[in-house]
Amino acid sequence: MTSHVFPRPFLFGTATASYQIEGAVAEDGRGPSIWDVFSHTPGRTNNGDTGDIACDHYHRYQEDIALMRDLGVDAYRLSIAWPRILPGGTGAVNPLGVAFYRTLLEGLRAAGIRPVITLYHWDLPQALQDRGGWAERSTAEAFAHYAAVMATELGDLVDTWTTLNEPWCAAYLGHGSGVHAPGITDPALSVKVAHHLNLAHGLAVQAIRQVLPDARCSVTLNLQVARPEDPEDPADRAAARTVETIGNDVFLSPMLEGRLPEELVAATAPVTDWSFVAPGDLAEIHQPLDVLGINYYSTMTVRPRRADDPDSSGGHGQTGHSPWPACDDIAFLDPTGPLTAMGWNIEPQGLTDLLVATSRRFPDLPLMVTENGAAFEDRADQDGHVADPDRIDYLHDHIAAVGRAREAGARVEGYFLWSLMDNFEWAYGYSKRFGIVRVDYRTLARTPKASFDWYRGLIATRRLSERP
Ligand code: PNW
Repeated sequence: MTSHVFPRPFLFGTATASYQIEGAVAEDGRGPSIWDVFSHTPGRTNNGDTGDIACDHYHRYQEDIALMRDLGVDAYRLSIAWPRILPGGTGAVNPLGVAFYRTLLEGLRAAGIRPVITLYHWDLPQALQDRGGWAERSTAEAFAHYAAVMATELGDLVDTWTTLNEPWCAAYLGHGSGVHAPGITDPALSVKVAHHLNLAHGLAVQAIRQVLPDARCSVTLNLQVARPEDPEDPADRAAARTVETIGNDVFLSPMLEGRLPEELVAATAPVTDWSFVAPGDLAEIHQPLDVLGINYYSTMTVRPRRADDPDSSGGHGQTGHSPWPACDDIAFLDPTGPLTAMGWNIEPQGLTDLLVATSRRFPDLPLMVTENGAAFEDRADQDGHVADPDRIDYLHDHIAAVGRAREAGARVEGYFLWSLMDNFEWAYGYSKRFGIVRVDYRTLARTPKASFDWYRGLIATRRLSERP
């Protein structure tokens, strides 16, 4: 039986994000974010759920650190809430916000856990949205200022600085399909936002390195794996390439190659002429990175759209708008085969393929899987215990997929499980549970699931056998 080994310094970790777990949205000087406003707008989230309390991590972080110490993780990927640090987006720094994260990071360090920080996991200060948000270049400049403040205040405690989490979601779900904050449905604007997020990334990396010349800098992308329905059909293959160009190269090419690919400009021509790109922008965006974070959950299958196809919104639409700009002529097919509770198909080989292809394209750039995991219909017993064999299988098969990628030569240096605990799953509210720790949202009690014990065992042995 084949087995995969993950010797140190390979990092095993878990991941969370500020708005999804912290709660305490009006405490200690935190300003409102676009997700506070969005989740409080009727009809935007399942059941009207908000992050007002979430997992109450803001008050229970010590218990959560203790859980991770017990789990034995090498590292923890968390995000900082910009509106806790700069309640107005720019201007005065809130010392209580800084103090919260200092205490949290010190607690992680004391537990022997390396903090991998994300500066932007979608909670933009509402004050900046009121001035146009990511539609404005000035938001990218404000982000660089925030990054400099964080490098100054927390530089001694952070292992890795990640600028953005999944700009694909912030741009295309936030401004295309509108299922995420700020809930805008404008394909042309969604591409402009993608550019401003790229700019924010590049300016922030420069700002961090001005304070901390040796800072380890990164960005996390949810790279898309698009499969052609018929791999032999050139039109299906072209459709898959277009999706990957618009979903991936829109970030990878400016950030890692300093260019705007001709295919991207051509593919998006129906909605934008890219006139918002100023001279010098690509050089600002193109900064050396120490590691690239990749979030992976699933794959998609596409082909050209046919006249008799039903309306398809890219598999992500509850609003009737597609997140995919300029992709009206592409059909995103309903997934077949085993699915998670999100309706996402389970295809571990997609992760191997993605890691191998990305490492071939950027051979000098180490990769980390910064999110991978699954929501299933958990059932808790009287004591809150959850037996979650589906999640264990999913994790097993995807970590094995990372092992196969490494053996094929991909430079993968870490794996972060999404998520440490059940949390606010954006538009789905609390209805989808990704945690390896169950959260009872009435009592806020945490109870490790069977998958927690399984992951602890894996981390202890750093060895995984392929299933027969
Ligand atoms: C990621 N999609 O979100 C985020 O980084 C997490 O905050 C989130 O909880 C996790 O994945 C699980 O969803 C995504 O529609 C949200 O393609 C939506 C999509 C992808 C990622």
